[in-house]
Amino acid sequence: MRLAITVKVFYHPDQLLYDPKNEMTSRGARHYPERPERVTRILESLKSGGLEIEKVQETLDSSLLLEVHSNEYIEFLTSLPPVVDEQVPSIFNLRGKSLDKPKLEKLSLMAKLGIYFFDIGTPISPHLYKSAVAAASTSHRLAVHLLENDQGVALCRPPGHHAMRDMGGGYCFLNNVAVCAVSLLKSVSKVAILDLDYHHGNGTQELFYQRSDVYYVSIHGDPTHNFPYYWGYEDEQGQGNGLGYTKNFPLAKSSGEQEYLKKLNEALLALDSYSPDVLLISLGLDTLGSDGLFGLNLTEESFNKMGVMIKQFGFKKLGVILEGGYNLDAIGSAFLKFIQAFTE
Ligand code: SP5
Ligand code: ZN
Repeated sequence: MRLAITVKVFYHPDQLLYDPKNEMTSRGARHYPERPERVTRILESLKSGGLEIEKVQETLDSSLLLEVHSNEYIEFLTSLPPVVDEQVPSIFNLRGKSLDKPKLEKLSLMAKLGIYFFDIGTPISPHLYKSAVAAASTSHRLAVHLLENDQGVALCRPPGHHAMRDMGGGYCFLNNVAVCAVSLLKSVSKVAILDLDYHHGNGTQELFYQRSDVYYVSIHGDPTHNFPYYWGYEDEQGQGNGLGYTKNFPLAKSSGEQEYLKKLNEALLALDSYSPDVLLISLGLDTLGSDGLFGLNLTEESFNKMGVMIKQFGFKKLGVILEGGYNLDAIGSAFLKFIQAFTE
């Protein structure tokens, strides 16, 4: 008889507090899609699949956040009142670096929003920082878990992969997968990140662009026609010590399972030759054809095939971190099917 391999699932209850109403888009406001229910729906599904859930209690050390983000950005986030009116920038300080510190400190909230965000789609709203820190704490908890265990899941929300060193955007504030990687690197020497969200993880790419101890590989909707537009092209391959340790696979929006699995196989071959101590997967469910907002032509079943393909490569340790995915009726099932590939 073979013992079932379990996968432990982490989330922090404070992740559910941040709950904005509106997303600003180029065509006006719409219902904010990055909702607390994303986590509760996936949790319910994973529970029904028999996975073990652990509520994270501890808060990560702020020194870890400062290894990923700039002092100024973290100071700005911590300076927000816990109950602040929901709002987004209406102007961007595109030459922000020229503001000296005394001037910066005198700026109004609106002016600061235009410094610390790169889009209009990522509102500040009550309990934002509490939820963002809770998500980062969940991903740090996963890192600690992975030192003693081979597999684990961090159901982080708000997501993280668009969050840059000193700017939020794309529904992201703190880069959860980067926190996990940096935390792991205190004990291991090589971490790889495979980003499977529909969108390119510009934040994660930026944070490790000049480093060879984190290999960042992403498969995503072609940025020529998709958020985040400025990043995610094939010619972005890293810089300095990091040259060759970033790899991008843009896909046309019409792509289905066959094209996706072909790219995934290429991505996995590249990751395999890097031979990481830990593979972290930034998992977005917004590649589902049913996503409603974004999406390639993937089905819930495609997620099982992706999981099976990844498992066959036999990476030493594997951590899965939630990024996007907005169809509340599909994300639970797709996530479970992905994870089941590693438990069977
Ligand atoms: C984590 C994550 O998935 N973030 C995605 C953020 C995307 N924000 C861009 C929204 C662009 C709105 N464009 C509307 C066109 C829909 N057809
Ligand atoms: Zn996404």
